[in-house]
Amino acid sequence: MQSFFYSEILSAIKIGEKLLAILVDPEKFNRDTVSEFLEQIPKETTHLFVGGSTDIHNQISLVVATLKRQSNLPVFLFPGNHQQIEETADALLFLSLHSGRNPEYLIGQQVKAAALLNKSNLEIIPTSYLLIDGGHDSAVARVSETDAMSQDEVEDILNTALAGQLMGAKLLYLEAGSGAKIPVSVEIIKAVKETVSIPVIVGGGIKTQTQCKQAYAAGADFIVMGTVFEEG
Ligand code: 1GP
Repeated sequence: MQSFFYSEILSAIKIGEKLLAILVDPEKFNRDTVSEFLEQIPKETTHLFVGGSTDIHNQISLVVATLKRQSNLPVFLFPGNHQQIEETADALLFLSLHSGRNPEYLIGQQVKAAALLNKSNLEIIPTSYLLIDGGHDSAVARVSETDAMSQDEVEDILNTALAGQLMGAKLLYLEAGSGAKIPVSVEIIKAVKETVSIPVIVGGGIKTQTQCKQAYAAGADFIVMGTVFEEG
C-alpha cells in the first residue's frame, strides 16, 4: 500500500515542522465563497481535511472537487461514516473510535468501507481516534452514542492511546469535538506524546494562535481547526 502522504507527515515531523489542517464540514460548505475561505485560512496550513458527522456522499464529492481545483494542499478525508468516502481525495484517516465502546464505530463502519477502500487509490492511514471531553455536547458523542473520556482520567487516556498504537494505528487523534469549549489540555497532549511514538493530532475548540502554540509546544504534531474559519 502506498504511503506518500504519511511519509510526508513523518518527514515534516522529523525536521521539526508543525502541521496544520483546516477542516471543511461538507454540510457548511459554500461553493460560491470557497476562494474567500481559502484566502482567509492561515498561510501555515499544510492540509485540508473534509468530513463531518452527518453529511451524505454527494456533497463530499463536490467539496473535494472544488477544493482540489482551487488549492494545491493535500485533501484528506476525515469521515464521519462509511458513506463519506470520495475516491478523488488524496488520503483517508481510517478512524477507529477507541475512546468509545460502540462496535459500530470500532469496526462496523470500517467493515462497510473495506471493499470500496481496497479498490480505490486513496492512501489509507489507520488512525486511533479518542474523543476527550471538551465541555460541550459533541456531535461525535451524539452520533456515535459513546461518552467522551474525561480530561481528568489521564491514565485511561494514555492506556487507550497506547492500545491504539499497539493495534497498528499510524496516527493518534485527540479530539475534543468540533466547537469544544475546552480544547484537549496541554497536560494530556504532553503525557500522550511521551507515551506513544506515532504522530499526535489535536483538534476541537482550538481558536487562537496562542492555543496553537501551546498545543504544539506540548507535543502536538498536527493541529486541526474548523469552526473558527467557518465563522470567518
Ligand atoms: C473537529 O477537531 C476538529 O473534528 C476541529 O474542531 O471545529 O472546534 O475547530 P473545531
